[in-house]
Amino acid sequence: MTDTAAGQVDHVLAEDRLFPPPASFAENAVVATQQQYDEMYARARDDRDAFWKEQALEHLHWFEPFGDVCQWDAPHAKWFVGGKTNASYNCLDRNIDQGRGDRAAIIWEGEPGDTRTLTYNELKSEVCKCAAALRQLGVQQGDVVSIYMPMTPELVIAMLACARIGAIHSVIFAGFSAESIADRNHDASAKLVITSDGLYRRGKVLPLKKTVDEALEKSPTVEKCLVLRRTGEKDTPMTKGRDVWWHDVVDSQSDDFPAEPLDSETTLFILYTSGSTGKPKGIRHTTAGYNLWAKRTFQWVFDHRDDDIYWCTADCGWITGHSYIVYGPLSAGATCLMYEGAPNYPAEDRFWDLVEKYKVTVLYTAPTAIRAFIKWGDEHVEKHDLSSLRLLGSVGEGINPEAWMWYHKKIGGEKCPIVDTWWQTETGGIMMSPLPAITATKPGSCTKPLPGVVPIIVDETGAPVGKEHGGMLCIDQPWPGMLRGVWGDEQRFIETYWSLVKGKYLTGDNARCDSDGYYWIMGRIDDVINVSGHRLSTIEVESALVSHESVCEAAVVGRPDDIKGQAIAAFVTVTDPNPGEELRQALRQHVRKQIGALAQPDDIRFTAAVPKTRSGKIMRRLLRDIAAGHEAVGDTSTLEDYTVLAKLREQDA
Ligand code: 6R9
Repeated sequence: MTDTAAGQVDHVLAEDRLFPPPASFAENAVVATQQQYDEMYARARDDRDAFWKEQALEHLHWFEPFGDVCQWDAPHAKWFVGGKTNASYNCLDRNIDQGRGDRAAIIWEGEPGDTRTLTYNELKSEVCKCAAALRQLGVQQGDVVSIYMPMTPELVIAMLACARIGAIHSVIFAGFSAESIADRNHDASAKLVITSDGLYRRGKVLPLKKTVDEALEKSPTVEKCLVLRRTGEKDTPMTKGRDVWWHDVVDSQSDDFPAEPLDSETTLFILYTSGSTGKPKGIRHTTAGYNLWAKRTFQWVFDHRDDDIYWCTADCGWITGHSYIVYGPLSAGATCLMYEGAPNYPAEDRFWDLVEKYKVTVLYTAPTAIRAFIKWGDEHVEKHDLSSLRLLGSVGEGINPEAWMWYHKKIGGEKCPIVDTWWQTETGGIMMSPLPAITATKPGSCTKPLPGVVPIIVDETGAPVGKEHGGMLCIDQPWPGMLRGVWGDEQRFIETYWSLVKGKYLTGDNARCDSDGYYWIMGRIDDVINVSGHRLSTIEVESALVSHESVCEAAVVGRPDDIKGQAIAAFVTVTDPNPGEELRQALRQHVRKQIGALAQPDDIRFTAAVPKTRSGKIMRRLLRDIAAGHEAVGDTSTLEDYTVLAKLREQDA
């Protein structure tokens, strides 16, 4: 075998199962035929402006019409130039105008079991009150508002209230530390913070306001803090002149606050994403293009129908929550279930209890959750009637084919298509995904690009690698939902995303396109393992490990090796409570059989858990340091559970 060229990645794990879409699905589907998709795809590519003009006119409300559809001066794009719209109007008023005012927008359940339903009319009233309160507290168009809240309806209300007045929201996941909040407040020059007294997590109360207070000591730009009473903490500290209670300033406002007509390119929000090292980047999205992308991708991919009960299990602190709890589904007039707490509280069947109770039809969750469910055992699933489900989605990481099969069989009852959606904070919405009525799925593949998405896969010189070769995934054309910049850091924007191939967006992921035109994400470019000149993707080796019956989760990294350049180190969690040398050998053999000797891990370490980001992605960067015998360096602020790292270090000692 010859060495793999720089930038290319070897494809080593075969997968040939194919699941055709259920025939019944095509009836009334949003995208019902292959021909319909082919036509949309070709038009969006070859007649971009005409396609998106039509989409924007039909699917958004315009206070004032736009002129040019897209001004593209790479890497800077402007969409629907000069038009005026408002994302809060599109999510609320427009649905009410179209007769959906009495439909449930949000069906919410708190972790302790309390519930609340808000119709589109009611949600609009609450958003108006909150918008009026924000104005009263001095928030102007263009000001940044940090939101650090539990998954309550008020989190959505706060986001939409900002959008209504043209303020920019920056949602910070409520598990982040005071230090992380202060960093984000500082980077964005946030003027106001919205939070709550506390947050329920696995039956305990976390005092959010206290964490915010600590952050505010180091956030000189923040003038006010709006505090929701959620848990009823008795000793919530309130600083006079700065802190106000939600019930004191929001509840008494008028429930009619007109949405501000905003220029299409007005910043709607910034959302911080962890770079692999160093400080987080504030990804900037704007109003019209993002809103349209979130709405249309939601309708296409989740095949949205009027009687759906749709549940996205993400937190609004991540892009998935922004696009597929708030802006996408609400602009489409959907009924969304929203759940506040942990999936294993009070027991490991909480999700399935919710699906049964609310007759959820469409479920969108992440591989990290699916792997946890597998580990917790099928009995939690089997207790419940999941027959209401018709469609399943996955996002956040590659889904190992065996986890896909479990999701398909145990949750979907072998009748629900699975949409494995590939996208990023930066892309604003889903870029590649099956369309449930037309795409035959292959476990582990995100299948095909949506209309408007033109992927190319290149090597390190920027040359296309051709079918069946792994390489760096880029996007060739601007699309409405693309990021408009990194907040306050133009240089980082250009260096990170636009420097490999001029005018093409570099995703940071590796991918392969197979001979059927299906795309397979092969993990982050930085995570590639180079064994004797062969560049292996982490996900393929991990998937081979996960396909062994004893393995629940696997994380694979390279460590320096004198002879091979890099050797493969695998961190695995297994069902066996006392795994030993025998299982280790069996796993090596298993990978050897699945892929070949080349991919056989040199080290296998059994561990109770692998380190993950707070959004549930395996943090291979830290494992690389541990595998090499170093202290884990670099930014650990996005780590979900510090004890995982400590335990791995102990094992090492
Ligand atoms: C939406 C979201 C983006 C990164 C992305 C990729 C990984 C997301 C995936 C996937 C394989 C999928 N990723 N979805 N990898 N298959 N279906 O997760 O945004 O938090 O910015 O992460 O997540 O590596 O580049 P974000």
